[in-house]
Amino acid sequence: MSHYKSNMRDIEFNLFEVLNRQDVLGTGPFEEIDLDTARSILAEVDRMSRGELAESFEDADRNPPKFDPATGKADLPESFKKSYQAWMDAEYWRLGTLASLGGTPAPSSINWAMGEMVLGANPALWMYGAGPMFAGVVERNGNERDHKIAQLMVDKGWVATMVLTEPDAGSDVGAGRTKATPNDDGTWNIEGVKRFITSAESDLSDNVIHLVLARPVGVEGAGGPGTKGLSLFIVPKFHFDVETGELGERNGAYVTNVEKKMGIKVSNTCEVTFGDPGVGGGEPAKGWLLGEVHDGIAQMFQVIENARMMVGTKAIATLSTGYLNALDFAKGRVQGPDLAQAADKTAPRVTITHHPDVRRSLMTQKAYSEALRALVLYTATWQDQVMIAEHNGERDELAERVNDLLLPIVKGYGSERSWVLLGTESLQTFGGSGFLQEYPIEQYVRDAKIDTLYEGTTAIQGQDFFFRKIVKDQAQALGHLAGEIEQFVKSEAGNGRLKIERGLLATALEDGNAIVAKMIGDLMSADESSENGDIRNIYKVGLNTTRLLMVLGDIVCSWLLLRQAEVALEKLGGDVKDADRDFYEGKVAAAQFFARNVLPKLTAERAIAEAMDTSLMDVPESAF
Ligand code: ST9
Ligand code: FAD
Repeated sequence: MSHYKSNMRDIEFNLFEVLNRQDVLGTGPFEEIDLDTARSILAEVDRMSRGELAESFEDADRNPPKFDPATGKADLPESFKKSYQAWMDAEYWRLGTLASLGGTPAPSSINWAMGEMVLGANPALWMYGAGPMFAGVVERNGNERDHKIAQLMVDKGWVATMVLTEPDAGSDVGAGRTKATPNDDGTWNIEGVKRFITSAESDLSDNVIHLVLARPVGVEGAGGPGTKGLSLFIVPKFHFDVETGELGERNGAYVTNVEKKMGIKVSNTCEVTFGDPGVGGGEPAKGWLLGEVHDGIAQMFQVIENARMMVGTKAIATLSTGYLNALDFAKGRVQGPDLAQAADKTAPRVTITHHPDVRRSLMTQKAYSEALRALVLYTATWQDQVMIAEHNGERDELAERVNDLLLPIVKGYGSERSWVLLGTESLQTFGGSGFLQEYPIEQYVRDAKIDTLYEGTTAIQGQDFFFRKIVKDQAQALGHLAGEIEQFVKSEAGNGRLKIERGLLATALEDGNAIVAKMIGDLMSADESSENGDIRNIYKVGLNTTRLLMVLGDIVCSWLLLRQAEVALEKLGGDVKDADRDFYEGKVAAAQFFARNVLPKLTAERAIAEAMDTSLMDVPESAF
């Protein structure tokens, strides 16, 4: 039986009953994907995800690739390669590939709905299979040569990597020391050691295209300090003929280690050494400057934005299947009497779903996994808008801004909530059995922890959220979102049945606004050019950034669930089938539970934020 339990009913509800994606399907850039096509693709990906894609999930964890330092290889288990082949052969990756590269672009919302299922079934498949998406970044930013490379990446099925991190440059990408020196023939020599590079080695394709951030040396106007001095280079494992793709000499980009990890073991995490004369054949690592412009960090952020969405989606996909596995177990596990009959030692034993605390736990899991799915798909609808505008030769700046604002919530909040709940609730539901490898939950917990770490840790997401997505944006996107939530609060949504919850949301929104106001006040008071300005006040802001991310995440999620409840209540007012009745009742219950159990806590978060001082920063390091 498959470990992976999808939730197609909820995915379809989001897409077609709440977010009305049928309105964009079959039109504009999505002309080739109409509603029926989208539905049938999702149904087939659902089937595959529960079937051949999920099949190797456990085996690939128990028999992970092993690095052979002599050959530099770390071959993947046969079982995983079979799943990979099935995924690539099905060609659904074309939905996320540019039309100019042979793709059939689908709305981002459909793409991430599909992505959820693949990432829930076997996340490394999506990562190894991302070559065509990487090619999109090469195509968009490239010159004529790069366009040919991009096309080869798609046609040859080459695996691709994003190469930022170094031993001394993790969160602080701008500390990177890998350098790039220009050659007379227009290529560059890359020298340095990169760490933790996903997919840099495997036996899935005969070449790998590394997109490497490196600092040019001796080049006027490029190579300064920090992230702005980094440029983006296309560095292949093997040289190739740009016209035909025929492989040539080995390039000096060598995998010199593959990490042993806590989870997601089949996804090779590699140390890559570039241009070291003592490594491999000692060849130089030659690359091309993407688009022949020194704009590396901005170009790389096109990859990062997509990867942050991917990580958030992976996290919630895992929470969702974790919850559904826990639910299945709970429905069958008999233990203890009903609490109302606890005094009667002869009372019948009941399934654990009868115990109030198990219900609390299951509804917590259901509410969060559905809220987070709503968050991912709602965010993706803004990406749909961006794509439509681009297709029309325009820019939708509001959509770009709101998408930017939501990304750290999807990635930072989504991964934190998912990882914590998988451990504290989904695994816990199984009792001691949850600790066993017989069930998939322990692997879920191990595999999901990485989501709070890579693609920018939660701390980095919190800072990105406040400093860039709120302050630098002059709160334009936040203002828009808050306006939408306020409108909902003031509406008659739910026809009386959601009145209490709308009240709770109103208070939560006030609490969230108050935290933002306090942080902006602290930021302004840190400006030493103003009267009484004290730079140390910036610490107060830094002590609240992660809190703000979590608080606004809860508010947005509650709002999205309540919007869903409004739709569900409307449906319940009409003629519905029994199965649908349960589904819609479940929607209302989840929204009410979330609002009543989560939102009141935000008032306490506000009190903590408002009382923030700098005393923690005065505690000597030796006192910790
Ligand atoms: C990693 C990979 O962890 C893990 C999984 C791999 C799986 C791979 C396969 C799947 C992926 C598929 C992707 C396919 C691609 C498809 C694409 C299709 C379309 N938003 O604030 P400043 C830029 S990888 C946008 O001063 P600092 C911006 O240009 C490792 N841009 O930063 C800005 O200039 P300006 C991940 C942003 O203080 C410039 O940066 N590592 C954003 O110099 C400077 O900004 C990390 O994520 C943004 N949010 O540096 C590092 N932010 O302002 C985490 C910045 O003029 N650390 N820019 O616009 C950080 O993010 C830091 O905040 C920092 C700080 C490094 C940016
Ligand atoms: P550090 O940056 O040293 O952080 C340590 C701790 O300090 C964290 O808790 C962090 O939140 C905190 N911290 C650091 N700076 C600050 C700050 N300014 N303010 C507040 N807190 C801070 N990288 C790639 O380039 N490509 C990949 O494909 C890739 N794949 C990866 C796969 C795996 C399995 C792993 C583990 C990592 C991968 N990475 C990849 C690297 C990953 O992005 C980094 O690990 C991550 O960005 C954090 O950097 P670090 O590990 O050096 O931690």
